[in-house]
Amino acid sequence: MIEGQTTETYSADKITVLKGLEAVRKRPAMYIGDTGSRGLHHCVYEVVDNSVDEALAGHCSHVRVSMNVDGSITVYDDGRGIPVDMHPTEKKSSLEVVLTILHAGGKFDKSSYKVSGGLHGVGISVVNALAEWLEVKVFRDGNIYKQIFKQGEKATELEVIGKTEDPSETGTMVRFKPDFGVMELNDFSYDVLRKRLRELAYLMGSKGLTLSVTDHRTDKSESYCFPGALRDFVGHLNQTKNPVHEDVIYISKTTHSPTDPSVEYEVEIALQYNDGYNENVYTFVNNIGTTEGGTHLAGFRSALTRTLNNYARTHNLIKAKETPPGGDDLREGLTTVLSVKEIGRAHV
Ligand code: 0RA
Repeated sequence: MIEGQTTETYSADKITVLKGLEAVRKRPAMYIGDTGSRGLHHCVYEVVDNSVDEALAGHCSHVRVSMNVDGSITVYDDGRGIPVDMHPTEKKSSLEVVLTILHAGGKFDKSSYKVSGGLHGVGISVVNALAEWLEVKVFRDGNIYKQIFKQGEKATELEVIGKTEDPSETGTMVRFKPDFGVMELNDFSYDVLRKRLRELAYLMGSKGLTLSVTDHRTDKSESYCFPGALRDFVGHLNQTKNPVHEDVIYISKTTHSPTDPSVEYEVEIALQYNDGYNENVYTFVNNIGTTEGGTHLAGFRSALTRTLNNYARTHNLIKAKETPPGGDDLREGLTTVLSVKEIGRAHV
């Protein structure tokens, strides 16, 4: 037998690597990209992603981000609240599992019990590991629950600290201060957070999500909600240009993965021509920009060329012997936003 090989059957789709958070503190860049300003902001996005996933599941309508005077960040959402019950296999609350166990892929995360919080991303436990302190409040079952962590470790027990004003109120509040012993010393930027939250509001517009940000250091505040979704995104991108038709073309469909029918996707496309010559295209997969494009972009481009040329042929706009315009010609002055996202998974 080859060394390292075992006789046990190895089922790749069942693997879930559960590790302690020391791994994250040892090599932060492995989990958040870098320890500089980008990585610092990535921590906020990681927490926001969990709230956005609640919105994707149809349970959250508002995400509020606060930049506090003490350098901490608060993310509040009106989702179902992180479960506070005993976890079926770990000997602690689900909340503690979500906050203290690193989930590195595997079906466990995404099916029967969504403990990684995020459908995507690395999970909130990574932010906890890199925080000097992190405080969670859960609003659920008429109670307000609270637990505090320090450098990823439990500092207080999960406790009920009061009753919610409205017994039906649900939500989660996560407040954290980065640990500048492991992160390079940087300030959070209002403009960086504001722009990402605005982008998420366009991308989540079809789900009716509102995202707000308040900077308590300067009292600046902004709230974003775009019921027009990607139409509004393209309108925004063409703001400084001269559109050649008033209405933004918008197509939205939900579909299933061809390789795994239990996975449901939403595909959204918005486009509008302006009188310029450049192609201006932004693509996203699961709310993350794909600057290198991919099959989603290639598929859109070829479909656009085919559709326009078919139309031109059937309406005698191109003669039988004429060479049809190429894709590049048909994309001159075109602004497009394309977004593909997983919106659900059948629980097995
Ligand atoms: C696991 C399961 C459920 C919700 C969440 C996690 C959840 C996590 C976060 C993190 C930030 N905000 C969140 N909101 C929800 C479903 C719980 C249920 O079935 O009630």
